Amino acid sequence: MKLFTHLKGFTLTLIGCGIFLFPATSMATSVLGGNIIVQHDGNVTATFQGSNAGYTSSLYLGNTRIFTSNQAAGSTFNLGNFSAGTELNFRLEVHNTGHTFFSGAAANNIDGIAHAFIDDSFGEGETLVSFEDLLGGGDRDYNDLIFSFSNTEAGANLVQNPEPSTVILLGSGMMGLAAWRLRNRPSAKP
Ligand SMILES: [Ca+2]
Ligand SMILES: [Ca+2]
Repeated sequence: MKLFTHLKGFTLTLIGCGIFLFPATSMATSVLGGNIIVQHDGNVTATFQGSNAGYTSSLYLGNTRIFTSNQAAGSTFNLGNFSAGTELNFRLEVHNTGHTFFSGAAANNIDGIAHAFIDDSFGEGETLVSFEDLLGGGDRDYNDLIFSFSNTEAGANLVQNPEPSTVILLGSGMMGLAAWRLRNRPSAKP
């Protein structure tokens, strides 16, 4: 009986530890709200990778329109030359709703959430960027407009939107640990 209680406690502790391991491993390749940084002095070319969205949206860098979500996947756009370390900040304009969202930190957006995933494991020196086009995050599928860039990498951004599953795991892990501690308090024993 005592062994069973200890095993249960150990399992709950493992669940608790999982909370901290989970985001650390996923951040290595795919960063929600990460920055897009030019790697070396020189040219950056964008490639449109596709769209899975009900709405039509356009991607801009400054005043330059780069892609529109209903065009053919595989199109490329030469963004020109940049210095190493330049941060590229992209803007998504959603035609149907008139909403505008930015890559980078959650604070850049009117709804206070990050709207673009940055994945620099896409290819050698390539970065994949995938946007969510709905205010408040909507379905959070982050595939509403997808494009990649040469000569770029993901800059770390520690502010992330927690995944719903992580939040549930966090909540259950914390509650489990609290319950275990309560049960194992010296005063609670007869
Ligand atoms: Ca979608
Ligand atoms: Ca979506």
